[in-house]
Amino acid sequence: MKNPAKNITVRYPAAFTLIEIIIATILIGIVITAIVMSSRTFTTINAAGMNLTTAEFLIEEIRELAAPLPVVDPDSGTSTFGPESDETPLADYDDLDDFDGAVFSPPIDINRTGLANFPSFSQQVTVENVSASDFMAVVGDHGSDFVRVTVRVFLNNEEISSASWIRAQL
Ligand SMILES: [Ca+2]
Ligand SMILES: [Ca+2]
Repeated sequence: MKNPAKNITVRYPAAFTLIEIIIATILIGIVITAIVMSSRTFTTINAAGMNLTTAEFLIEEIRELAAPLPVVDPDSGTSTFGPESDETPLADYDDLDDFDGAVFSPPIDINRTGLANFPSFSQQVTVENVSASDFMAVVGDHGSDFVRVTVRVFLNNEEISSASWIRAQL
């Protein structure tokens, strides 16, 4: 009796060669590395954006704090540039030049309250009189009717944002 099994040719499905497996493994590794690197880059950019947003907020707090204050002291006028001798730092500051040279770390809000949630940030305030005809030109203290207020915001001692504005002595 003829055995029909002898005429059957068995074909196995084509298997991957070792080279193909190695190349596939390398390609998958490259893709995973690219995904991880792009994720890290996004996280870094996102953190920088958050820090800038915080810096803008901290500048705005000083701007709003200073907005209602007169340019020179309401009692002593232009006799002192800086805090008057009877003024306790910050609490009694009642004119713009009182804030010249002030550094707030932690930063403060519009109510002069320290913002403990931002311990790595600080605000530095500079108040300078500038020429009436050229706001870029600094003149002597109380040497004009215009002052330029500058706020610099630092993150771990590195300046990350600043803003200046002009106020007139009315
Ligand atoms: Ca004052
Ligand atoms: Ca003053």
